[in-house]
Parts: sequence; C-alpha cells; structure tokens
Amino acid sequence: MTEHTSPETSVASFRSSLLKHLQFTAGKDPKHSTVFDWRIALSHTLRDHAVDPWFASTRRTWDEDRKRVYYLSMEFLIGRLTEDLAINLGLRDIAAEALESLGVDFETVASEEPDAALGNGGLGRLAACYLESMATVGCPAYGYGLRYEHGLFEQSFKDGRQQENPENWLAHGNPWDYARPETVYGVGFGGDVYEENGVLRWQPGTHVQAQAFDSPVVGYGGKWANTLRLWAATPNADLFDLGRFNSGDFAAAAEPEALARSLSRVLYPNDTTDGGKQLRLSQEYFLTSASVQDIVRRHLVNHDSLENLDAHVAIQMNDTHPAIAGPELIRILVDEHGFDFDRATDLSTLVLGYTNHTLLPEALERWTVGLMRNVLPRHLQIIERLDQKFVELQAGSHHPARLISGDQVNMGDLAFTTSHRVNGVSALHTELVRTELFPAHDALHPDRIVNITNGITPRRWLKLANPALADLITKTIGEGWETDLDRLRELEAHADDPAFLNAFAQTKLAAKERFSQWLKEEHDLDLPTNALVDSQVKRMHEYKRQLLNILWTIAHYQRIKRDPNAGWVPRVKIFAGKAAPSYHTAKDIIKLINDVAEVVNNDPETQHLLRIVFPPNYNVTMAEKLIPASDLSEQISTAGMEASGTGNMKFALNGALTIGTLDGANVEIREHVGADNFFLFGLTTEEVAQRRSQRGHSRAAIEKSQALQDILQAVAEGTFSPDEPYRFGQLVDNMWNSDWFLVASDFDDYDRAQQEVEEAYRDTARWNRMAVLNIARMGYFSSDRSVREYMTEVWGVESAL
Ligand code: 4GP
Repeated sequence: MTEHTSPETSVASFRSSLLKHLQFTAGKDPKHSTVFDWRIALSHTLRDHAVDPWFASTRRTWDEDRKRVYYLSMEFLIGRLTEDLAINLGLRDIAAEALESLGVDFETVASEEPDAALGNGGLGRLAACYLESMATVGCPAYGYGLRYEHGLFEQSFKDGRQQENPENWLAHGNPWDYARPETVYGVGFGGDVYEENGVLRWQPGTHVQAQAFDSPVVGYGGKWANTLRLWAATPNADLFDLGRFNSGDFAAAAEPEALARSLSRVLYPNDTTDGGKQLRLSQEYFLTSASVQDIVRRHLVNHDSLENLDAHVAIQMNDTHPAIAGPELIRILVDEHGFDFDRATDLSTLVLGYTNHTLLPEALERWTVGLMRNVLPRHLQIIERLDQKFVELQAGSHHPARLISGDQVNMGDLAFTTSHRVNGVSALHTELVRTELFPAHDALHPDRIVNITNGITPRRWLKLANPALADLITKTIGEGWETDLDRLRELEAHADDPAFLNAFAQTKLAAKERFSQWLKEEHDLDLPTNALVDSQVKRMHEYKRQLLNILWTIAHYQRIKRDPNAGWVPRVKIFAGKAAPSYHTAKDIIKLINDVAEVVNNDPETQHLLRIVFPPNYNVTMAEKLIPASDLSEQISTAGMEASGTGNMKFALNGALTIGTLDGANVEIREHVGADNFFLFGLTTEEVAQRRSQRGHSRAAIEKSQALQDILQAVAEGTFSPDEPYRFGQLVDNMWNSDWFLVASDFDDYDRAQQEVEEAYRDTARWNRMAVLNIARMGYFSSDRSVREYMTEVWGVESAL
C-alpha cells in the first residue's frame, strides 16, 4: 500500500515510541503485555503524532484570527479511531511494520478498541464524516458533543428477539482525549426570572458543571487538525453530602451527585420518539450552554465586544437537538452583554445554521410549555417573544406558523427562525422541507433554505474499509483520489477491460472472505462467499421497509421450493440494525426476520441457494467489513420518507449495485451512476401521497398479487412460528388494513426489480461493469464536497490550506 509518510518517522523511531509507551503509559514489560496493553501503546504513539499538526492548526487559527465553525451535535458516531488516525497521518504501514518487528499484529491490536458509539444512526455518523472532512479540507472547526459514559446500547438476540445491554466504551479509559479540568462551565437549570434595574435576570435553581475533554481530529495527509470537544457532567464537590454519608445514609448522600451526572450518563437510545423528556431536554441544554459559553469566551479573548460575532463564528445545529442555541445566545447577548433584543436576535441568526434530517412528525422535537418553564424559564420568555415577532411578520396570514402552538414549543420552527440558513440533506428532501415542513417560513425567507446533499468520507469508507479495492484504484489511476474523489471517473476508461473487471471481482471476493471470517470469529455465523450478497443494514424502522425485504425473501424461498432446479442465483440476504427499545413494531420485524431465517437456513433443499444472516449489534466496525463484501444494496424506503441516506453512498462507492426507490439521495445517486446501473422500483413521492388517500389501497394491492397473498398466508398460518402460529397476526393485519408505508403497493414492482437483479448477476461481466461504473461515478458523494458547500453557502469560512 502506498501512502504519505512523514519523513521524520521511521519504523525504528515508531518502534521505540511504542516500547516507551508500553513501558511508561501501559506500565508493562513487552514479555507480559496483552493486546490491550499494545493498543494503549499504539494509540498513544499515534496520538503523539497528532499533536504537532493539531497545535500548528490551532495556533494559525488564533494568529490569523480566522472564522471558526462550531458543529453542535448530540451525536458523533465515531467508531474506532486507531486505523483511521494511522491512515490520515500516513503511518498505517509504518505502525504495522513496527508492531510486526515486535511480533504483534496491527489488525489484532486495532480491533481491540471499542467502538465509540455516541450516536444512533445516520445523523451521528454524518457528524463523524463531516469532522474528518473539515480537517481534511482545512476548515477551522470544533465539534461539540457530550461525552456519554454509555453509548448506544449493545444488541443481542434471545430467541430471535432484540435484547438491549448497556454499552461501556469508557470502561478502560479513552486514550484519544485530553481532560481539561480548567475548562469548566456552570450550566444552570430551573429557578426563577426576576427583574433588576429594568433588566431581566435568570437565577437558576441548580448548576451542573460541564468539563471539557478534547481529542485531535487529523485530516488526511496530516496538513490540518481540528478539535472534538466533548462535555462531561462533573458535579460540584458540594453535591456530595458528607454529613449524610457519615450518618450512614450512603445512597441519599450520593443522590444529588448521581442526578447531576446523569446528564452525560447515557446516549438517548431512541432516534424517533421521545420519553424521559426532562432528561433529554436537560442534556440538550447542557451541551448547548457549555458550548455557547465556550464560543463566547473564545471570541472575547481577541475581541472587545460581541458585535462582530458573525464575522468570526458560525454555529451549525445538527438537527433540532441543539436548537436552544438561539435563545441561549440571545439570552447571553441581552442579559449579560446589554444588547437590545432585536439586535441580539439578528446577530444570533447570522451566526446560526440548522440542518434538518427528518420529516417524520414523531421525530420533530416538541416540548411542552410547562416542561420548558420548569427547566429553562428565561429561555421560554425569549421563545415567547420570538413567537410574537414571528406572528407579526406573518400579518394577514389566516394560519400563521407558530413557535409555540397550544402548549407545545416547536423546536423545528424555533431553529428555523433563529438561523440564516436551513438545509435539507438531499435534493428531494430539501424540496419537501420547503413545501411540506416549513412553507410559511419559506414564504417569509425565500433564500434561507438551501440543499446540501450528504456525503461520506472516502478515507474511512473506501481506503480503510476496503484495502483491496483501494489498492486496485491506486494501481490503476494513481494516488490522490482520496482527497479528490471525482478522479474516480478515470476508472470508466477501464470498465470494458476484462482484466480490470476481473481484478475488481477479486477485490470483491477478498472483501467477502474477510467479512466471512470476521462473522465466524465474532458471531459464529457462516457466510458463503460464492453467493450474491444482498444487504440491508440501517436502523430498524417501518419506513425503511425491512418488512418488504423479508416478505420478498419468503416469496423467493417459496419459489425455490417449488422449482429447485430453475437455475437460481445463490443469495445471502443480510440484515443488520437496531430497533429503538420502545419501538414494538420494529422489534416484531426483527423477530420475523430471525424466525424466517431459522426455517430457511435449516431447509436442506434450499440451503445452498438461499441464506439469511442477521448478525446482532450493527455498528460502525461491522459496517466497515460488511459494506465492501456486498453486491446488492437495499435502499427501499417509502418514497418521501428517507431524508437522504448515507449507507446508500457507502455501498455504491464500494461497487454494490442499488435496488431502490426514488427516495432521499437515491435519486441523485441514480442520476450520477446512470439509470442503467441502478435497479429502480416503486411509487414516487407524489404517487405515495395519492395512494395513501385511496381507501383500501393495501387490500386492493394484495388482492392483485398472488405472490403477496401466498406470503401473508404462510406468515399468518405460523409457517415460521410453529410454536406460536399467531405471533405475527398484528403485522399481517396491518398489511391488509392500514399499511401506511405501502409495502403492499410496492411489492410487485420490487419483485420485478429483484428478477432483474437475478438476471443481471448471471452475466458476470455485465454485473462487474455496472459495479465499476458505480464506483467511478460516486465522486460527488464525498463529504469533502458537502463540507465545502457548507463553507461557502452556510458558514462563510475559508479553507486554511
Ligand atoms: C438521518 C436520516 O434518516 C437519513 O436519511 C440521513 O441520511 C441522516 O439523518 C443524515 O442526514 N436522521 C437521523 C435522525 O439520524 O435521528 O433523525
């Protein structure tokens, strides 16, 4: 593998650093070192190399008084960092050689690292890709988030049902971050607002301290590095009641402290519905307040006032979770710095931007006025005033949009009014944000909504995840595609070259073997490597329609049973993903998939032609192995419901063909790779709306489809749940009678598209050509492109490189 190498780092010097850290950081003798000890030594050695570019970048930003981006996000789904950092520093091969000379294997050591799962899904992983890209393109930036003690729950299956177990990534410390005990802010909650000399003052009832932990984020090539600053709740010492403790009441003595700590204890496990509302709102304010205080403090180091804040600060709100940033900034400007309310509002708006990630009504945050008053009384007053202003602006409208409707505070509307740019995450989604979600806002501010289609970092999702393919690309078109992904176009010239197509096929096989071995070791699951690998991996949600996929799998199984010698293409259907713990329907679908798998995988007649594999605990690490090994990418959401998708991009970049609807970024992926290289099916967004308004649409669709009737009958009869025949009665009943997600309406067309997949795969050369054209045309979906668009269209920040 060719890569950048820092001239000053040789294998010998890396080796001696490793040994030094093994001795002084891990406190071990090489003879008695465990894999864990080696990981500590390796990560500290790498981290040392990150410090120079980190300091250099930070110093330059200060010296040149550059505008900085602050990316506020409740989620950063980072995964492992060892190999990622090694690659970006150009030290991957040197580290491997140095370890090898000590009898230690790089991959074994790197895989000992726990996944930092500080996110639920798409929005959190996007934040991680953007952090890496901001560093790569030289955009001065800070990521701000929470240092959850427990990340997203670990999923296991018991009798095919999802179990949630606590995740413990910090159990043995985090070698990447530096504690900053001097960077501590008090965050207030509750209390009262009173007037003093004509000025309103908030006297919070309690304070919790936020302490910073910083990690360097190094861009590819090591030319620039930014900071990820995560806040941990550290209760004041006086919260621990020593008197009570001494009198023997240990639990009560620790209670206030435990309550304060809960602010950064767990990542909210649920990405679509809310519960535990007070804690969630408090967590959001905790992140936002600490970050905004930090931003204001940093600005005032170099400037006398906050008047010019917008020239130096761009704050991006990743969804509505940090939407309290608007009122918080206004509060600081008005209450603490004497700004006039209107001027404070205008200034805040110039500073803030808001990215919307979903149209699902249940995922749009709303807090009751009562809760808001309890937790953030001063902010509620500010929101009320903003609401008044907003209504005045809409004078003459019969149905003005409101920030507060009834007893609900609408965080989406709040985020919109306090931002100068609001963006959707794919062209289609942005159009729907404009027309469905915020039409009243859009009429008032027609320039405010912009589209920035999501992207993914090719460093992690190609170079790291798919070394064989990355090597083939480098061999074919040379280096440089890692930071200029449009260069993949040069592969098109090789798309008709049988030798190249064959080399591509070899990389796919290598990825399958790698994944297969990993599945065996980690989960004791078997993955045949001679089959079409057909994958749907993402959060479990009705709109994503894993149900459509498993129902089709049943049809496919029934057909194979009816005619086993019809020349079927051997297939492995892979499912992976977690359901929100309280999302019962999604959990039933998990159980259905596992039940069908139990029958299908144990049928000796079909085993060699069809397998279902559902490894538990989908996470970033699994994605890195699974995606390169896949041939077919299932992106089959009901049109109009998936904001963008980013998994769809990862698959296509790794040469999987997409079977998908015209939803989210699928639309743009298809435009880029070409309609001939994409298996399209399904109703469009407009047709979905129309179909939904027809009474009895699902019954009509089922009655028209013999295949669907056979499947539903098999499920209803308990073919896959003989121990409990009516287990899936509810799912079947929904299909007949409600079917909001139009599984029935799209079934036959999906079936047709699957037959096309089958046919295309039989022609190996044709398939490989299509796959190569997918790779060659995916350059647009690099997160470097997305970040550059944010820099010009939203943040007004220039690259420092
Ligand atoms: C996700 C969207 O569902 C997905 O389509 C999109 O690609 C991703 O954000 C990044 O923009 N939304 C969430 C969420 O993760 O929690 O709403």
